Amino acid sequence: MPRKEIEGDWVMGWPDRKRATINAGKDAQGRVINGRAPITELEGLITPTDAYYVVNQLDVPDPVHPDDWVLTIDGLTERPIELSLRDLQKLPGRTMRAVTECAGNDAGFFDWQRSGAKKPSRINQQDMQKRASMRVNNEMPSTEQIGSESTTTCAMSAGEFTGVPLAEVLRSAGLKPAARAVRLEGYDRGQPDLSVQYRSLGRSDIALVDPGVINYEKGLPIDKALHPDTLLAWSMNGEYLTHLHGAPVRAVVPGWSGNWWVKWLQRIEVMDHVPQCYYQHHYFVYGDSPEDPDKKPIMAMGVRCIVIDPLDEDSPLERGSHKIRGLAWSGEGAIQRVEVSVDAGQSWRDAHLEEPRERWLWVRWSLLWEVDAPGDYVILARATDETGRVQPQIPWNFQRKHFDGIVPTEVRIA
Ligand SMILES: Nc1nc2c(c(=O)[nH]1)N[C@H]1C(S)=C(S)[C@@H](COP(=O)(O)O)O[C@H]1N2
Ligand SMILES: [Mo]
Repeated sequence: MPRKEIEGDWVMGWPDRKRATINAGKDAQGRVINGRAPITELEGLITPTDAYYVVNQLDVPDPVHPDDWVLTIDGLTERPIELSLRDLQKLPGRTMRAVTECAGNDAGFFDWQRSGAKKPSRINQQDMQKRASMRVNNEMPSTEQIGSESTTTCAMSAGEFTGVPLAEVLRSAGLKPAARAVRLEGYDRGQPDLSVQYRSLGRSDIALVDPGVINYEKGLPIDKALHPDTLLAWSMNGEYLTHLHGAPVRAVVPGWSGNWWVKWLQRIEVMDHVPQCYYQHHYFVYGDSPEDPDKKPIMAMGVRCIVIDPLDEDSPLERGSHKIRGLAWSGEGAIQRVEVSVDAGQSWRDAHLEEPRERWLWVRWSLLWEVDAPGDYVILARATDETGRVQPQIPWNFQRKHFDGIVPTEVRIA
């Protein structure tokens, strides 16, 4: 649907269309520390780097110059090795296009489904600066404050990543047969901001484990570590990684939520067990409640499909023809089908899927909708992936991770 004309900008000295960028929060020095992608303003499959969402659990570390950076690979290897960026770049490379999605993206839709809370909007309205300042000032939000905040949407983007398969790096160090997991350690170090986890719970009146000062780290199970599409990447969207996205080298773990994609890598430790990382066994877990004794680390994402056009906010629409369009992706494999209903689920039609339909990237889909009768309409869309998984796959869980439900778009035809 035609949206309000976006104001112009100067691009390389010429008056041009305004470029899409993140809705950012900044620290006291004016440096960006978080951001949400302007999903509804974007076209195509690849999110431009300046529009890519940004999430950091710990403080953004000071940059390390690529010439001073070394990656240590040790633990259960034939020999411990240290690789410079140049060394990494000599190994057989690979380029992969994939969706990065924060595990907490769209968590507010769980509340909307369960308790009739306000339906979140995909027009990026979160006050990221407020969140950034609370963080800088070390403020703990009250449960009431959390309840009145707009919840996380637009913590999703898609990029093209160039690097080397983690498997190649492990091979050059010589993997021992007892290897079961690979601990990926970032050089960012600090005390986790518990308000991040409280926001994910939707309340702040529960006691949480405080791990003290730690490095950001994840223990990747060996099968996923050896998958040829799991990369150590130094490049995103055709240029070297920017600091905010984990330079010099970050992990790319396609299909698994963003928290697995460890940025600012400094050490890779091969282990004979999955380590008890804070960001794997306390935060980023599935469970029924904080007391659930059987919490499970979250891994692959569900199956997702979002409507980008029209939005509830575009209502009312004129009679005539409209193109319903959106994006679909899955944590397990390529999207095979997207079905759309304009009558609240009574009947469904297949949407057109635009090529390419790459395994880890989202696909654009669309359906032409001819509508003559005025009234209220409920548009639904649901995706199926190549493994046969139909939306939704992920049930409610207490940290509200990996939402993949079907969200209706409600519009009036005037
Ligand atoms: N070293 C390190 N890596 C990290 C994080 C972090 O705090 N430190 N945050 C993770 C989370 S929760 C997400 S969602 C993604 C976000 O990646 P992006 O900021 O490049 O979009 O990075 C992941 N990798
Ligand atoms: Mo995340």
